[in-house]
Amino acid sequence: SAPGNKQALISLSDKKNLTLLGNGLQELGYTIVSTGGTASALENAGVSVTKVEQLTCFPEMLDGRVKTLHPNIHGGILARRDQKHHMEVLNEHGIGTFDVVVVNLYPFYDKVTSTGGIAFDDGIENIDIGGPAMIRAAAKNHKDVLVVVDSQDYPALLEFLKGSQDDQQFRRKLAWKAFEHVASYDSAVSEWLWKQTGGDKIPPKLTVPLSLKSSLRYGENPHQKAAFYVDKSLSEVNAGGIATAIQHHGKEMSYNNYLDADAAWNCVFEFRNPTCVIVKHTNPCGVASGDDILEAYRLAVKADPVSAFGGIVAFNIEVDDALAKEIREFRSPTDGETRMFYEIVVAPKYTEKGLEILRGKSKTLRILEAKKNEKGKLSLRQVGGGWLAQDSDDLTPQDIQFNVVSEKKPQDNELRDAEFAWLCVKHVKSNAIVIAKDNRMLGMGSGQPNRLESLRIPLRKAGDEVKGAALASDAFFPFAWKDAVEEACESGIGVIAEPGGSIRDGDAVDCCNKYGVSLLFTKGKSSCG
Ligand code: 93A
Repeated sequence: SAPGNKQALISLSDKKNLTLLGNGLQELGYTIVSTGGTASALENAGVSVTKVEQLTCFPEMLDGRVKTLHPNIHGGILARRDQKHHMEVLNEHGIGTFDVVVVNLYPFYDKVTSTGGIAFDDGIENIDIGGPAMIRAAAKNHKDVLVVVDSQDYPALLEFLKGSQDDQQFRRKLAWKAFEHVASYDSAVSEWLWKQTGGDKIPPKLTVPLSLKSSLRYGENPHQKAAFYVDKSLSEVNAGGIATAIQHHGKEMSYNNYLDADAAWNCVFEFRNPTCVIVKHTNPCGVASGDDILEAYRLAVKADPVSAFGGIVAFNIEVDDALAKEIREFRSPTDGETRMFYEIVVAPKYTEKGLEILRGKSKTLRILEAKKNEKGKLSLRQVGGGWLAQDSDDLTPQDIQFNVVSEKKPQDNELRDAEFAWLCVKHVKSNAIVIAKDNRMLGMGSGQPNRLESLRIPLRKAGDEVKGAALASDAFFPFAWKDAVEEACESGIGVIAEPGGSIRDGDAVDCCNKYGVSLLFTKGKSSCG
């Protein structure tokens, strides 16, 4: 801009808070330059605007493909104020500088993921070219140009402009955010194009459009720095999961809290009936379903009260006043006295009174309200030097077939128990064995390198209740006789569900036949961890 004449360039698809921005800049004496739709919106809000065309002396052309791609715009953004010859060239061509650039991009991701999808050509038209060019130019020249891509930053921008102090750190932060915005945008475009290259057979493409949600106090251990990133490829409106949960109360979430809350949340939404899941060290230690959610909660605690103490409690239904009270008051079954203590409660909803009651439980209790996870997302695991990517395991008992391979056929209730156990075992870290009956987990064994040990832990937990219960295993049993299958049969288990697929499957079948136990192979893809 000419000396004393400050200029701001605004070009926005998402026009949220535009009035605040326009008025704020106008009050501070900025001349505002805008593209077509943004200019109209500003004028409607009573802000005076100069149209981009007035600067470029060209109309917006090619159906809007070329609007701001012009030296009068990019020269005004990119010129180095500290280089005499740069300023002389601008002068010579009558180009004014921009001090502020506010741009957000065509909503590409929302368009291509909108229900019903969109035609390939429409997808292409939604790839923004001029916007990223302005953002990148302004971010490169952030020393002299403030670049804003997030409407949440408007107040901070206006505050900064009101002040008399410059702050390069503030400018760098905005520039960093600007490049993040463009990078995640390009990732979304590239992922979409990848999907257009060849039907169903193409493997998952790993693009990681991430944005920093928060720095964490530390990681798994206090000496590890840590942060939480949110998957930007999820649509902002529908994105579910722990990343977008609202925290109503309690201490700041830690690295391990996020891991545990995620494990509980993933597990609890497997169940259709009202369900409570309690997680400790990323494993479910208590799971129970039933129309009486108070009773389900109590049973989930009772499954393993020692582990449940200090755990994460998740529900797949609203926490109402009565449930909140039960969570607050319930005393540990170990001594019948101590009130249960939890790190986190997570649920899809709370009644107002329910929230208030839970807030009263403890100052630290983290209360999270989360939305259901989106299905069909990529699941990632890090290995040294790379990443393993796979489709998420979204199978439900309805999607798989429990194939009866024993002489004994399971009764309906046994089949239901087997399904319940199968859903639980899917969320227990391998080597995983779960024993369940009547809509509740009686015990689980996880992480043992030896399957027999993984079995002995839940057998001990289940005690006498094991009689007629269902057992689910996340992997097949390579040995049956005098091993896990026989020990399970001897203990009184009624039905066993396992993937099958061992060359010694026959031994498992013979063993179950000898003891009159039902054996089910989970046909199709198993959930083995
Ligand atoms: O089609 S473009 O890639 N070509 C351009 O020259 C251009 N300049 C700005 N898209 C362009 N934009 C984008 O238009 C901005 O990124 C912004 O999202 C949108 C604002 O258009 P309007 O002000 O007409 O609503």
